[in-house]
Amino acid sequence: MADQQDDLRALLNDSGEPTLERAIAKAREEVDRLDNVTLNIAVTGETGVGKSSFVNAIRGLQDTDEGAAPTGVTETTMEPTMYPHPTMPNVNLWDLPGIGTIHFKAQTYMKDVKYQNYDFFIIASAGRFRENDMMLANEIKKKKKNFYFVHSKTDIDVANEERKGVTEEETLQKIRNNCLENLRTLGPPPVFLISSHYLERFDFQELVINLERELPDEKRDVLVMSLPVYSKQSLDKKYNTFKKAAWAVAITSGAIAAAPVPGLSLACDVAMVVSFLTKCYYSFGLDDRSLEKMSERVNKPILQMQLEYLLLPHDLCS
Ligand SMILES: Nc1nc2c(ncn2[C@@H]2O[C@H](COP(=O)(O)OP(=O)(O)OP(=O)(O)O)[C@@H](O)[C@H]2O)c(=O)[nH]1
Ligand SMILES: [Mg+2]
Repeated sequence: MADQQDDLRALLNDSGEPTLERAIAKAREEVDRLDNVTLNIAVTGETGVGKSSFVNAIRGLQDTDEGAAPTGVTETTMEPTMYPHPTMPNVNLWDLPGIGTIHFKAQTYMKDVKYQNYDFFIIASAGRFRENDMMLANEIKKKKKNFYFVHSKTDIDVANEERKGVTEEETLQKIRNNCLENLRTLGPPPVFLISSHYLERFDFQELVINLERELPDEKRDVLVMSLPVYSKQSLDKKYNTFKKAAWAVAITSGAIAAAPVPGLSLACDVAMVVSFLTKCYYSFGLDDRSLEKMSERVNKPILQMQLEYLLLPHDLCS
C-alpha cells in the first residue's frame, strides 16, 4: 500500500498537476493526443535526387524491403504516394513525384501535388543546386508553409572529391556554402547534408532536431517516437519522450490505482498498457526485424546500446 502511495505521488509529480482529478483529465488528453494527431511530411525535389530513398530511410527501411517506396535510376515515382510510418500509423510520409519532368511541369507542380495537404516539406536536391530547387523553395514560402533543404547523396560527393585529395570537411563546407548562398534571399532556410544510405553520417541528426523544434508539441512527440534509432542522442531523446508519456498511460489505464480513487477505474486497462508497450517496443527497434536490419545497416555500438536499453533495469516500462 505504501508503495502504491509512492507511485501515485510520483505520477502526480510527473503530471505537474496539483490534484489527481486534474492529473487524470490531463492524462486523458495526453493519451488522445498521441493516438490522434496526424503528421503529414512531404518529400519533394527534382527527379532522381533520392526522395523515395529518403522516405525509406526515415521509415527505417531499405529500398529492397517489402513495403518500401520504389526507387530507381529512371523516373520512378509518378504520383504523390503516402507511406504510413511502419510503427507510428499517425505519421505519414508523402513521396512526391519529381518536379520538372514531362509528367510534372514546374508551373503546375504545387497544385498537382496538392501542397495544402502537408504540414511541411523537405526539398531534396543532389549534386548541383538547380533552378527548380529555388522555384520550389519560393513557392512553398509563398504558400506560407515551411521547408527544410536537404542535400542528398552526400556520400557520393564526398567519395568523388576524396579521389582528388579533397577532405570530407572541405567538401561538406563547399556544398553547404553553395546551398546557403543560393537560398540566401529566403532567410536563409536551414540546409542539411545527408545520405539516405548512411544516416549516422553528416547532418541527419541536425535535421531531426530542427524538425522537432518547428513542430507544435503534440506533433513533436509523435515525430520523435517514429524516427529510426541512429545515434545515442536519438535513443536518449526517444527514451525521454516515452518516459514523459508513461505517466499519462499509467494514470488513465488505472494501472497504479489499487486504492479506490474517485474518477479512476479500478481495473487496469490492459489494452491501453499493451498498446503503449507495443509502441515502445517497435519505436525502440527492439523487434527481431528491426534489430536484424540495424545490425546490417549501422555500426555495432548502436545495436549494442539498444540491447542495453532493453536488458538493463529501466523505469520506463516498469
Ligand atoms: N549513394 C547514394 N545513392 C542514393 C542515395 N539516395 C538515393 N540514391 C540512389 O539514387 C537513385 C534514385 O533514387 P530515388 O530515391 O529513386 O530518387 P527519386 O528522387 O525518388 O526519383 P523519382 O521518383 O524518379 O523522382 C537510386 O538508384 C538510389 O539508390 C544516397 O543517399 N546515396
Ligand atoms: Mg521516387
